[in-house]
Amino acid sequence: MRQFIIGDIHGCFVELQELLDKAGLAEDDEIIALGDIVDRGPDSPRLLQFFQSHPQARSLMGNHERKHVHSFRGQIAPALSQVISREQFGETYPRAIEFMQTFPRAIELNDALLVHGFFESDVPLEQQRDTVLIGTLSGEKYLSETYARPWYELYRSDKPLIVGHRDFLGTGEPFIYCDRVYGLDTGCCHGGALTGMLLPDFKIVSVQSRKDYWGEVKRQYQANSRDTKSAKQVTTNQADFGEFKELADAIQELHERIWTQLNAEPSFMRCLRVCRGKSTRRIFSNSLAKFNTGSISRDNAN
Ligand SMILES: [Mn+2]
Repeated sequence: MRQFIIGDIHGCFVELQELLDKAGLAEDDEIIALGDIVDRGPDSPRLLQFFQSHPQARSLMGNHERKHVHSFRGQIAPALSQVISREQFGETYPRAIEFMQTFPRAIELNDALLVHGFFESDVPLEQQRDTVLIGTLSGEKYLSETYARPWYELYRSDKPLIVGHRDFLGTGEPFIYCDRVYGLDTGCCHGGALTGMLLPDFKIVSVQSRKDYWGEVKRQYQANSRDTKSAKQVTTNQADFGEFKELADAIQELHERIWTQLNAEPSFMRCLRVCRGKSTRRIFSNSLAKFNTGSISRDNAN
């Protein structure tokens, strides 16, 4: 029995089918998605249905599944991609949540360890933070504040690690670091590629994405919202907020990446030691934290 590990699918059902055909799996081969099987792409419900009904398929918990579960419980505000998926699910949404919350945060195979997001080096799997493994912004922030180098450079277990979540190269090619860390998210929902890896051979199988689905899905949703603005005032307000949240998340993600890169520069660290006091980083982080906890006011008409 082999395992076929697949990077972030994000609702791209057509590419998933094509990838599975190309991989030429046997009936008893296992299909394991690295998480983020929903959101941004055209058909999240169909993706979930596939993983729910296929006896050989399962998925890890990605930050998008986590955001669905937490926003459904009212613990965080949904971003635009969750608002749109929720509409796609319609009345089946509560059942979708029930299924998504069963996704594990890690899967350990004989040949590799699988997580959606990141891994903190020298910390046993059971003691890893959920936010780190699942790849949330706070997990990323924790790593960048704790370590001066990117997490994958610090990973030194003998067991290879396979992750999704970040399209490291942006070229449709997977990211391979020292034959030890494999990043299989190749931006399918943004017009990149969908990438899988066959274990135990670590063989890459990949198909091109048809288009920038997320750009199209967003444009369609915004056009529909404008048309029905007066009839669906509440949804539109949620969508406006969701769009802003999406942007805030993207800025924070970029911020963490820049910060990690700067930290790897010795001259920057020297400069930082000289400039004590309240850093722009702290001001930025504080305002984002306020926004995320809702203490910055927003228009929630319901
Ligand atoms: Mn992700």
